[in-house]
Amino acid sequence: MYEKDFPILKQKVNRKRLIYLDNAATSQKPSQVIQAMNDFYEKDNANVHRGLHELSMRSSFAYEKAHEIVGNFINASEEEIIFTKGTTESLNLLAYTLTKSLKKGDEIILTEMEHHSNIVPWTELAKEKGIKIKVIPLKDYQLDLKKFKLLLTKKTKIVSLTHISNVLGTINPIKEIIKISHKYKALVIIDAAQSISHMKIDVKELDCDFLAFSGHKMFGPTGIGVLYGKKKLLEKLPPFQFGGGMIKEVSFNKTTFNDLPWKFEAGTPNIAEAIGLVKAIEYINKIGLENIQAHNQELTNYAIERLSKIKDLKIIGPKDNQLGVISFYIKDIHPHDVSEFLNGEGIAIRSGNHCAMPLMNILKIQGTNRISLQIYNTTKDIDALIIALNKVKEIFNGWRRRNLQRKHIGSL
Ligand code: 7TS
Repeated sequence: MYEKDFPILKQKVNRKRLIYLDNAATSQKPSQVIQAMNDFYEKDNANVHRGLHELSMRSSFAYEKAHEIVGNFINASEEEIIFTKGTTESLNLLAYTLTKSLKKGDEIILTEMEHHSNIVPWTELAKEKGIKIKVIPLKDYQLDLKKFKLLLTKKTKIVSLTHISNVLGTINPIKEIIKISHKYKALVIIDAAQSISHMKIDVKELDCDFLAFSGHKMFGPTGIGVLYGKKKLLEKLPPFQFGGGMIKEVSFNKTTFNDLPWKFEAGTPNIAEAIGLVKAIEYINKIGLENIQAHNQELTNYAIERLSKIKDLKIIGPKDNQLGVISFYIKDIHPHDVSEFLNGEGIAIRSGNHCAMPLMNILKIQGTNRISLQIYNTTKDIDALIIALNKVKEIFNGWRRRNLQRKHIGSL
């Protein structure tokens, strides 16, 4: 029903209808988003906050308004919304600015299911400052909360974790984790890269201290991401980058910084991308996040049920607490071979370690195949996937049988 809104989905790939199941990597864009960015460049393009001419006023107004619209989307004020390049940059901003005030021996807690972008910034800066990194372990593909409670100490300053795993699809109990962490006065950062387009997020209700997400995973363009922070925390944090736009006054002796959120937005921002993100939010709001969640949950359950019936296919995830993302592997068939075959059938999935090497090592696997779903996917797409997976098995098993026979004949 929604696929008609996404021009890219009208094409054929390898002479087959394109079935796009790689939404955790990036979602497709509805025409409204594409059109709005086009319109901006055709009619309003100018730099922001720099000119009093008509075009600059138009683009400044649209860019500022974008902060307000994104704020409304997660129940935050416009001052609490910083535009970045994406989740990765939002998390780097936090790692650099928050660890400045940490001391040797302070502790940061991460989880075993984090994306590299919520591991490497912390581990690299922790090394420099002698900060200790602790990791919440998994139990049955979910966070082990009992063990988490044992990790917390008076030295825990930051807990940073993903809302939904980009590999396992696990929905983490972030509200509970935030509550427990706050008892120890630790700040909590939520990586909402995977959840933002699947679930309603209210930062006030969650009481998270920071939240990061990317526009391109929620029907918006690449090159724009969001960092939400509680106003009183952002006011205390030092700037991440220096340059135009983030200052009030500059001399060679002293610089005073701009008000929020501009203090964290140095240089010419991604203006057209912010406008595209606004259209993506309007698109989501028109459908309703609760409807998107219901559709994607139903489809996730359907896919899990159908995949579970394929012999020798193992799902890597908790199954009953999973949304939008399903990882699996087929015994004795390399995940890259599976996705290459599916590509021939017009089906786009991802295979590999999904930027979660520590998780792969813990699970003792090299990689998985992963499907990830969105509003334009249907049970028809899943049915086509199942047929294609059965074909892969047939082909590889047939090939293996022939090889065995050949070896057998050779040894006669
Ligand atoms: N955090 C999570 C949970 C993610 O899934 C991703 C991207 C990121 C952070 C980084 O987002 P970016 O927009 O800054 O790149 N995840 C994936 C993925 O699963 N496949 O490709 C990108």
